[in-house]
Amino acid sequence: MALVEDTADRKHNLLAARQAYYDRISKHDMAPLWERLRDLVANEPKTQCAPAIWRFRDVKAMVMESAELISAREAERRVLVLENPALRGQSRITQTLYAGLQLIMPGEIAPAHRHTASAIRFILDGNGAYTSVEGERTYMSPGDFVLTANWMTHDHGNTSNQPMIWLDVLDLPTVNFFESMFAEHLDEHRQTVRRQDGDSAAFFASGVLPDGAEVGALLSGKLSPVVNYTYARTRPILERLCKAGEVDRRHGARVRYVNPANGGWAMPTMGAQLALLPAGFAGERYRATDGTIFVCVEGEGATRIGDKEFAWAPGDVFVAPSWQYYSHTAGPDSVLFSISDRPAQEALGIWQESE
Ligand code: GTQ
Repeated sequence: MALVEDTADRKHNLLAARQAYYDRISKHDMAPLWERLRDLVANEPKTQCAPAIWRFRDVKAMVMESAELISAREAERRVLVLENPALRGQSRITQTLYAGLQLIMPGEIAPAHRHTASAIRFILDGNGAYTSVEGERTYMSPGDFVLTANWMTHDHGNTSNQPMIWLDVLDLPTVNFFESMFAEHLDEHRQTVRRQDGDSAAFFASGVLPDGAEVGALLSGKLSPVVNYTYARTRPILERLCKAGEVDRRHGARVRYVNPANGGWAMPTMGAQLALLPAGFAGERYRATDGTIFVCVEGEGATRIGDKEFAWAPGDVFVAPSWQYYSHTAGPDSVLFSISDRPAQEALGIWQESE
């Protein structure tokens, strides 16, 4: 008995001595690794992010309401940020990506600026608003995937008679993590249009190049020269993939958006894909280290993420956290857009996937 008490006592003294030591070294801005090692060097990814969905039928009215409270000009960008429910207050949908629903009303202008964060727009609702990127003004339709690469000047406007809502995804948390954000607000609210709508896709993503095009600069660059990867061009390719029997048992018939100059991802920090899940598709489970944002473009179905099931319909945005298993099922033919930080992880050599 005495011996047990003795060891219990010694253990207590040791713990007290350790704590006193931690307190002393803490005053010198030091901490014991051995108390933190398991969290720092975890055996597998521990995501802080929760699976979540924003259903268009629930959020559209709230997005529209913002137009009564602030103009696009005053807001600069009138956007409702989609905050991951487990990361509230941090303006992010995953640890590395920001997402938001941007509204632009007929006649409005969102003034020109540029920043070191890269942006994509994925159009959800409306027709005929435009974005101008470095002098190319592109009119946008649902399903279009539009790039605003790092430091490209951009402004948005709406010359149509209907509101437009799109999903913005930016690498803001990544750029801010590296503390490398710069931004510039231009005096001219609207850029001068210097190119025809579609020039960049026609010149650089059509299997031909304008004679004398500076391909060297394109190849060495990390950014795709294409402004708008239109749904009108991409959607039929999914149909062809399906007919060719190229249907992945996890992802469906899927393409990725590439930089046509080098076949790599369209942007260095964000990678996007478009998939057709044929009617009745019952996908096998999959997981990867890139937390992924999905958008339903057409059809309806459900995605199981971890132990939760999320039913989706057009315009819905949902997120699967890093390393959580997910699997898709589709009712009718359905199209899912997806985007993640996979190119950044690949560049750093840390991306992994598993079945
Ligand atoms: O359209 O330029 O959702 O700069 C957040 C920051 C959109 C934009 C956002 C931005 C933009």
